[in-house]
Amino acid sequence: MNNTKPPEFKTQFAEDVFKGLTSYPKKISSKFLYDEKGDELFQQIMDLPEYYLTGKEYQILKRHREELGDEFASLEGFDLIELGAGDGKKTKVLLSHFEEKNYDYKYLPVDISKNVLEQLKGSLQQEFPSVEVEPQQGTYAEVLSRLADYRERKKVILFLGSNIGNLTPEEAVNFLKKISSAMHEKDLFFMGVDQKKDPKVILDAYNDGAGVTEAFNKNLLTRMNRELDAEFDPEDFMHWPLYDPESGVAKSFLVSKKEQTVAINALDIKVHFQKWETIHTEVSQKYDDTSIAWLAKEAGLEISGCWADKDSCFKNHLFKRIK
Ligand code: AVJ
Repeated sequence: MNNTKPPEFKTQFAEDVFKGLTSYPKKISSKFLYDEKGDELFQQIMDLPEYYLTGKEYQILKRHREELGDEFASLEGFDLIELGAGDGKKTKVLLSHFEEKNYDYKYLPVDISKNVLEQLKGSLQQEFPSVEVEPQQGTYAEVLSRLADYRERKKVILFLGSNIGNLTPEEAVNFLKKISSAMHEKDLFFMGVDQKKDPKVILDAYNDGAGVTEAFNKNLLTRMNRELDAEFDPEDFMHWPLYDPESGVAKSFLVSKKEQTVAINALDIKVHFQKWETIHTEVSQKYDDTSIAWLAKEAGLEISGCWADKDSCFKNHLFKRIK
């Protein structure tokens, strides 16, 4: 026995960094990539020629907006709930179509960041003054449990951009179970998922020539420097993405180029890295028809529609809850 108290952490980030960098192998959850700087870098990633995901999904939504609108709309109207709305660029394709059709609906963007929600609401009020927007601040889980009790109108839940890929398949099943248990009989769930494809194309998407993804990954180091008074030199680490075509997992690492010990002053620790030791920072899981069917079955969902680009690079599925 000793009398050291368990450390108290000021933030979730502090706790995660402490746990992740004192375990082996080292890891930090990808959700911490998205601070203000990370949000900005991710915006840049979405415009990169190598990062095909955003453009492909945008095209799918644009091309099939009519059909999708018909699926979503019903006489009593509906509530469109979007998990992780971001800047809403893709969703606006649907909103503008709904406006044209005079659909009776409300838009409920969900995000953990109040800032993101306020910006989105502002831009929506300008572009679609007649749309009723009700931002929902909180984690997905909080908002889903809040909305599960709500049964006045049909719900259409959107989860775009292959954000599901940041979860391992097992985590994804648990997440989808939460979604399906928040759904009532007529409710719909619409999800966009990046597909297995030429491994080179996937790898390039996480290893762009301009180095934006590298900067995005290394922002974790500078974030620790900023928020936890750490002493990382980003130059001493390599950005290393990989893709396994069998499991469909893309992973990103930061690899220490030398043996080093780095102080994280706010946590009162010094972290030792052997030469070539890794920090695992991100999972971007890719799916195919077999694994999507498995996900749906495990989560109690039934696929009721599927739209893809012509090369099946990216797919958007519509799900109902199995009764
Ligand atoms: C926002 C999780 C879909 O995994 O493709 C992009 C994040 N990371 N480039 C993805 C990301 C590096 C992105 N998601």
